Amino acid sequence: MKIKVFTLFPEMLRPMLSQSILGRAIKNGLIEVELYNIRDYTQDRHRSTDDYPFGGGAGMVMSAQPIVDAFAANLPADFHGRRIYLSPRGQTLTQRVVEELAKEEDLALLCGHYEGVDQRALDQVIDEELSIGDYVLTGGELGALVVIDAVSRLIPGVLGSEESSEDESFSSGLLEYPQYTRPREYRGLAVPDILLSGDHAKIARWRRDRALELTYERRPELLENIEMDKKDRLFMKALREKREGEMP
Ligand code: 4GX
Repeated sequence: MKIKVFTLFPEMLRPMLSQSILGRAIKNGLIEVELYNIRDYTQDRHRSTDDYPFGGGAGMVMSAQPIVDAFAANLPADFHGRRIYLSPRGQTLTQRVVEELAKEEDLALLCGHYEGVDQRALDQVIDEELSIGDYVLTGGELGALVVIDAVSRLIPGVLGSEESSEDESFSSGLLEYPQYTRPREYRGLAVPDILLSGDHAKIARWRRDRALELTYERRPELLENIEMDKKDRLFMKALREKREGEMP
């Protein structure tokens, strides 16, 4: 997948793209990320990228011209992919959306700053708006990084076999069960015995139960979309009864 990012601050993204799993994925050619500085496409001698909002109000608005020209200069006529503006007005990014994006050949991400982008630029070069959550960032760069990160880990080969937890599909849609590593005892706190038992069926059941329990306690709405087998349903029944027994 090739991801083109249009931003006034490409240096904000570079460190994240050079490290760890993303750094390796790019080095191995599994994803390509190209950063374009919108300022390189300005035409005035001050290289200005923003201006005052028509109608008044606080802050600045990013001008249409450099953005439209940056896209025109760098998206091939046959661009195959989605052109996305990161914005709190957009559709909220979920794992389902991430899965859809991961199927694309290419992505173009526009990062806005200040009070946003001249609507005419969005009308000309953007297919959709995407929000990484209901809060306000100083700019779209962190949003773009979140999209790149979440999409990349779904691309075959990006996660090594060590990282691509096979259990993830098993409990997907549920909150993750707790993990432990050495030592077996830390500050008097022991690792649950079952994880040391070597009984893989029992361990899988224990993890599934913990995932169900955590999800029930913290995010019960997620359980509506979970397929449950007989053992799951029995465990959930016991959970609910235990909870009712604790009710005042
Ligand atoms: N998920 N921001 C966009 C500029 C802006 C301001 C107003 C449109 C209207 C964000 C988010 C986000 C901050 C990026 C404001 N654009 N991006 N920027 N939440 O908060 O992606």
